[in-house]
Amino acid sequence: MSDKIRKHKKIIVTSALPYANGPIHLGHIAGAYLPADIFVRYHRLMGNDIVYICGSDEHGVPITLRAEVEGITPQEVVDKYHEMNKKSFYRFGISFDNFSRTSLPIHYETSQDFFLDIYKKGILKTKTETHFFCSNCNRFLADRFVEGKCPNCGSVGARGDQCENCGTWLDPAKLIEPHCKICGSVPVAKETMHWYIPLSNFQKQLEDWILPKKGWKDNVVNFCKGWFEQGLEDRAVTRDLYWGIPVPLEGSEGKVLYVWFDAPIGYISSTKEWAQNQGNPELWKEYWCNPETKLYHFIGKDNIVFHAIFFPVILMAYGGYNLPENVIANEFLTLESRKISTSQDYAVWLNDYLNMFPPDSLRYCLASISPETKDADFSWHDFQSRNNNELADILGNFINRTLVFIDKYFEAKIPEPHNLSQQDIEIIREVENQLDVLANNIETFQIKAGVNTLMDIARKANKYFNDSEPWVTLKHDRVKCASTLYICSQIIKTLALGMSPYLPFTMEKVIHFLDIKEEFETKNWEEIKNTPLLPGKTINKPDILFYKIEDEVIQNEVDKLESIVNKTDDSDKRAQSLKEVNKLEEITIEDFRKLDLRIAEVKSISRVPKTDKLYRLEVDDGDDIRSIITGLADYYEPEELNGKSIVLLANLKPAKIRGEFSNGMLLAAEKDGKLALLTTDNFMEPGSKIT
Ligand code: B3M
Ligand code: ZN
Repeated sequence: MSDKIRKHKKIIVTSALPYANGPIHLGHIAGAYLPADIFVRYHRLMGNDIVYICGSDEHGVPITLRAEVEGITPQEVVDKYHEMNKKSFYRFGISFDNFSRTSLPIHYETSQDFFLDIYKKGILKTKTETHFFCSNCNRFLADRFVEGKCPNCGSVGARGDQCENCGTWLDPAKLIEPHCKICGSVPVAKETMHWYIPLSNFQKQLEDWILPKKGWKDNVVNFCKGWFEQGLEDRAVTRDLYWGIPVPLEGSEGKVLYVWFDAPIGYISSTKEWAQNQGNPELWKEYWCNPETKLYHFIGKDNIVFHAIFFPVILMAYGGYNLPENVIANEFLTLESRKISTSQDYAVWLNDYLNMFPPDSLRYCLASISPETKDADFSWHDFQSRNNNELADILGNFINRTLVFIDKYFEAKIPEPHNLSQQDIEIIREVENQLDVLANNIETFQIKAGVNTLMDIARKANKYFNDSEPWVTLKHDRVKCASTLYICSQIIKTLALGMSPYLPFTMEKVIHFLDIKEEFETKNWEEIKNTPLLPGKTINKPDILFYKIEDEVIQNEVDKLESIVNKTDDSDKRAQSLKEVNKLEEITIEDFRKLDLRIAEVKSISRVPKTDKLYRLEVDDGDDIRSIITGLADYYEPEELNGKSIVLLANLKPAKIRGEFSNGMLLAAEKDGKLALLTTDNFMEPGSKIT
């Protein structure tokens, strides 16, 4: 094991507090919860002193908006979704030590204490500014209550606090063509006074802290650098809203703390609640204020600014708290190549998933495609093939065939090894090495690489089993057969250890088969790794670990999503036909730069069934292989296209053409029924940018 690992390190891990305004879907899970849970489970096994904290974010406009949509009170909204989400996390094996809520008194006290402390230190400034006010609804339109065009990227539907399209944290006053989210009216500007935190006073301190960081992901560091280059500005920490934590100052009626001021403090109050439940109310300080303790935030990429800049400034202003050791921000998950949309119900809800399939199959699939450095796509067919071809056929099969063999031919006892061959020694060594690689993968937040390492062990083990042919040696060389099965059983134990952060439910079963539950409860990773199963030890009756998922079941899930897409496409088309596109307007160089044009190489071509004009091309875009549906069949034979370098518009919104997803567009020149694909003058590598 790498000498980096010191035992009994103190660690606190947080996952973003989900808004209690709706159920959890797969996108949430892949971003902030599953990677954190894998990290936490691993460190628990290492024997480290780790607490995993989360809770519901119960304030902010998302909650009040949902209440208005459902016609219930904000309190009813948070009560409903807090319970629902807590339960689905539990069912999915997300092993929080505490899942609190920001409506608890302990959280009000903690947040108000933070506000008062930095107010008394004279850090906060007041400013009177004009904010949008809806005369129809008779209220200020804080954050998401107002929508309009993003002043940064121009996309419509940007919310007052943040543009979903470009991720910019907005000043609501700068929105273009604003309108009230509730009634649609155009708001008026009205003066209001608020408290601001001058982030610029902390910029130097933030830069000195973040810029030298090693091991932070590029997405987080680059994001922060962008903010530093622009120069940090004053940000309001209060809002005119009726739902939230009251500003604890006289004369501030009707004003509450900004949700992004109180929500991260929720991590601290959740830890306080946990400490109280442990019967040691002061224990939380060990995890927040002891400089030995490392703090890790797991979040989705839209929350970077709040965790790497805004919350650290609050902690610096208050003083005495640790700053995060790392902020692990994941990119987004798309679903069948489309953006997940909660408002259009285009999502796979965790609860619905769990009513149909086992948690570990999804944990495995999401970990395998983890959106660590770029957005990743979840597709039901990919899920099925990972479950059937990897979990069932490789991992499950190896464990099952070994244990069934021992049960049947060795009286359910771990066989005695004799004169191990070179091959036997080799496989044990390789598996041990891979377990160390896996540990390193998890420690460096490479959850996806960890899955590959784990499967690599299972593949090697299966091959070893096949090559050793125990069913043959059983008949003429029982001693060799015993050695093979002895080795295979040790590998199963190693697999149980390695898989436990990823597949906790399956691991439970495997440790029951091997009858080593007590060992897992009392020993740490290193000790378990170094304790072989003893020959003669009795095992329990094995059972199937992973069941294959049938095509019809998967098709049903795909159909459900398609029917939602078709509904939305129809309404998009209607909206489009209302717009008249006459002449193309002048564009700027910035407009042109929004096009991701690049060279791609055609890797394979097939006809789209039941069409005569369409090909499905698999092209290499320099990063990945993607599918494109094109109407080239009238112009090119498949052989003419194979290996061709083409020009690809890579960031075109994926579309469905005759039931097939097309992920991009090829450029071609067309006139009078003739067509020619664009290509380059000289060979250029796939991924080369067109500028
Ligand atoms: N409630 C989640 C979101 O932006 C937000 C996270 C708070 S973490 C302190 O979707
Ligand atoms: Zn209104």
